Amino acid sequence: MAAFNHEETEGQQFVEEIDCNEIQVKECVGEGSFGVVYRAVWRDINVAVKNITTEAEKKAFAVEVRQLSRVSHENIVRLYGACTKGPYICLVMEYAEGGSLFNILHSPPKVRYTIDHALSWALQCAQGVAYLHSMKPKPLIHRDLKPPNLLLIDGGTKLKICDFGTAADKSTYMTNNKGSAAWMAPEVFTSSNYTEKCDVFSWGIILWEVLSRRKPFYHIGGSAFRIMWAVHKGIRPPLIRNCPPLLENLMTQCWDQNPINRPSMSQVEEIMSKLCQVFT
Ligand code: ACK
Repeated sequence: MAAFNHEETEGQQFVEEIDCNEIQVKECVGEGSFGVVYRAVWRDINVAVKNITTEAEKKAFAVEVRQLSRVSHENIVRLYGACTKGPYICLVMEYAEGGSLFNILHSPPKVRYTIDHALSWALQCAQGVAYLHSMKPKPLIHRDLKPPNLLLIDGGTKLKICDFGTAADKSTYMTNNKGSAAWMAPEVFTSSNYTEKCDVFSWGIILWEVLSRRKPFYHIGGSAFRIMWAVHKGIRPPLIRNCPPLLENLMTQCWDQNPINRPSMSQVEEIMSKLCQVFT
């Protein structure tokens, strides 16, 4: 395979070049929006290695390396370095032994969790995203927030945002994002001019999902296109029975059709920290 083109990471912070020979790859843990993820051992610690195998994945790889190398926050997965010279091209990051929040919420063997956990996950996600949006000189927009990209550690108590392959500090028309339609703000698929408020929309859907433990738009089913059409027409997940009004208000504000009416992520973070104290 051709070695990685360094020009594609122009503007990146320092990223440690890791020697592939120092990595012992173990089992495959899944597939991200691009690349295959493995558990591996590097310098005696467990790490997650995301390996790309096609030319088409190189661009997303370069974006993820560049964006992850700029960030440092306890709710964002840590990047240790990357192997860019081959023979394998891969990203080496913190290993989250708890897997993704999506697995906890929706895997057939049901894992029990409490409202405290649900609110804490939503708060930690808001904290990580608020940090991204506060970045200078421009906010970093994640653009693909969803439970498969929220990883858990420490027995499921700590949450880390991952998958920065589509993150951007400007709005760029998103294509090829079929898997994420259920969390995607309407303006993302109708215009090329959107802001960090698209992450706030996704967060609102995630709040609904952790409280209802249902897959968003399960009632619509079918293709990504049907979901996008419904969201475009203003359809949202059904309100949750017995949901405290304060939480219901917050999620409905976050998924408002008009991004201007949605709160900022730092406001969401502030409201959520207060709500966590009220409900836990
Ligand atoms: O749901 P999962 O078990 O957790 O499957 C997905 C898959 O790879 C695609 O994202 C898993 N994954 C991704 N990054 C990591 C990581 N840093 N540590 C552990 N698992 C990861 C994720």
